[in-house]
Amino acid sequence: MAIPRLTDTERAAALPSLAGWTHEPARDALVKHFKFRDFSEAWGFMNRVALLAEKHDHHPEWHNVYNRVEILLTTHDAGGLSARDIAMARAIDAL
Ligand code: HBI
Repeated sequence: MAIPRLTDTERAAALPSLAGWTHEPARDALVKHFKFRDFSEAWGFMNRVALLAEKHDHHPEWHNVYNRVEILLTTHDAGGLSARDIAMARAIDAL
């Protein structure tokens, strides 16, 4: 499914409203780091994100060590950031 990649202008317009997300140019991706009370809290968060990913049909690249979760969002089908990543970042922040 062809998904258009965000233009530099579109990306620059979206980034300021995404609290805590940074742009990683090398992957053209959004990255955010989360820290929880313990592993159980982190896992509960990851479970909710997993359900979101299925609902959005848009899946994160992520890393978990105990109470820390790092999420990277990019659209493989677009070769970089798309509107799906922006929507997913906003949905994660609304959990
Ligand atoms: N998730 N991050 C990401 N990027 C994709 O391109 C992607 C995905 N999840 C599912 C998916 N593509 C496709 O398999 C469906 O859109 C068809």
